[in-house]
Amino acid sequence: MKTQLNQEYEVPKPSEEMKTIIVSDLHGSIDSLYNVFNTYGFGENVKYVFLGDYSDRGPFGIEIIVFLCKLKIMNPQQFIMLRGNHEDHNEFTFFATQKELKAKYGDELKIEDLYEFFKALPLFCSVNGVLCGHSCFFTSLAQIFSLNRKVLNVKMDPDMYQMLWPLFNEVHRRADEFFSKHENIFKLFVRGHDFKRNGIEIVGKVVTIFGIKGYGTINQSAMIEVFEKDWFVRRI
Ligand SMILES: [Mn+2]
Repeated sequence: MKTQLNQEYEVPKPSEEMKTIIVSDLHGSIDSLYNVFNTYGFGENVKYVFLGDYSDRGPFGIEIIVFLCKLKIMNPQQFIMLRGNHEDHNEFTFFATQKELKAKYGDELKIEDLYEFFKALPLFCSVNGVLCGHSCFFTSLAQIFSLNRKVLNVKMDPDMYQMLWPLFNEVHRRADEFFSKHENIFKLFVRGHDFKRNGIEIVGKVVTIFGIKGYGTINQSAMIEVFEKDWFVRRI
């Protein structure tokens, strides 16, 4: 009875507007990931989209992958993990992660397990009219939907290669055509992949963000906050 009364007369708390935080390119910088979570927390009004490139370069790539996977298992709707070009079976991009895995886990965690995880990651997602992906897109949604993401070695697959390894100019060349075709659906494409000195670059409807704070010569990282109708840049 008491429980029923409490439920009946409970005054709903004024809820903060739902927001989705888009984060890119952590590359083993767990400090940068903690900065993100310290800023936004794990409340029910916040969701996260990660644009890939979790490991290599920095020292805590495996920890980032494992931590994000654990969060996702606990609350699949709150965390979306996309695939970047470093989630790949390619010696050039994945070399540091393989060494890190061996040094920290020996034979306990197998590289093949990570490969299965990479193949399961989606390449794109959409949040309130904001298309999110690691680097590039096709100009047609049908092509995007028909991508075979189960490819392990991205460089061996022309379609995957175009999505994850394009030249920067190619992204912008495609943007005009993409947004003219899909202007009623999408207002923005948020990507990572390219290092930006100030953490962010906005060219037309293409926004490039970089998630590592204090990487190279930059002091700030940038994230995108997506609300139902608006979006904002946040640099921390
Ligand atoms: Mn990349």
